[in-house]
Amino acid sequence: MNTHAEADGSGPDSRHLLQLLQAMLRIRRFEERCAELYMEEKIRGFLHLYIGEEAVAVGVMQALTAEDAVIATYREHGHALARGLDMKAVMAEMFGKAGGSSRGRGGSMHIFDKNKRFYGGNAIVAGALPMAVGMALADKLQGHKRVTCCFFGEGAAAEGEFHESLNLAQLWRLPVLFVCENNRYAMGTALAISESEQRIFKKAESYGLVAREVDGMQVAAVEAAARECCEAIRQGGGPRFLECLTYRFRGHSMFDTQLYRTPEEVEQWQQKGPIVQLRQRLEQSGELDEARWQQLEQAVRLELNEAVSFAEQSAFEPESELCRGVYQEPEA
Ligand SMILES: Cc1ncc(C[n+]2csc(CCOP(=O)(O)OP(=O)(O)O)c2C)c(N)n1
Repeated sequence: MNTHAEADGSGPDSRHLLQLLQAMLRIRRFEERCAELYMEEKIRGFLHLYIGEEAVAVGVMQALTAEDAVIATYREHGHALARGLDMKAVMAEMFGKAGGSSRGRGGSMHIFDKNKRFYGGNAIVAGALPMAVGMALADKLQGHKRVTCCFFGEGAAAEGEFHESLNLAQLWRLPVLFVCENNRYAMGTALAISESEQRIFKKAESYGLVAREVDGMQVAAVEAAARECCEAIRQGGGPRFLECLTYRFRGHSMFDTQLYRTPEEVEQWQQKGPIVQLRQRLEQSGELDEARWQQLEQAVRLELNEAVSFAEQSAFEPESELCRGVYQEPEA
């Protein structure tokens, strides 16, 4: 994380860019495997894939330290992996197994790891925003110099919680980084037919927040923007709002006929996907060749195979444990 700039300050160095590429590839391949495992019914329940949006989680995560907190939506596998959760624990959680990050109780939508300060995995649209504000308020009151980073989709802007959270965060100058992942659709509802103001960062500005948009398909641009935001927050500048313009290549969840968009539109976006773009950039500058790419793929494949076997071998929680954590345990 400290190799992001060249000595002369001219931009990200190639070693760092290769790490970012690998981080995005790791998320991409993880989710592609999850889609297959879902079809085999090894993963059940809901499954919302992040494919196409990897540059957002990977880019923003570079600007955060282990002390900072991260909170996300139900489309959070990418955030969890980019945050450094063990892929085995994430995969076991997808399987609903006891070795999972939430002991298999949360599944795909509720990945959680207190040690990594990764607070989900939240199924309610905009639900993470008030939690982020509360966590940042606690930090401010306790004098901690850390950032709470909150990821959410553009659909959240249609919820009251979005507006209430932005208002309080700015009023109380709280250390929150709001990251809007604008992939243009909230389930089957296009932003263009649901919001009179489609530039979500403008809504944030109306509450007085310093807000900006960034190309969410360019991981280095996302990283640079997130670093700028985090620096300002750490210096006590109050909350920042970053709108990342991105696109999801797959359906909203595994159940989606996608009648709201054309295959041509998806194809056009795929051509400017975050992995494709960075790969081309590194190839053109002579930093990446086919052999190196295959090495990256192989490393991801090995980690993924291990994660799947770990998840397969992990047990389900015993029935006797089912009520644990549901009610307060009686005092002895
Ligand atoms: C309060 C609430 N209302 C409705 C839903 C059903 N729902 C789940 S995802 C979703 C769309 C959200 O879209 P967006 O915020 O843009 O995120 P994306 O799925 O595009 O990442 C809706 C309406 C929900 N989970 N919570």
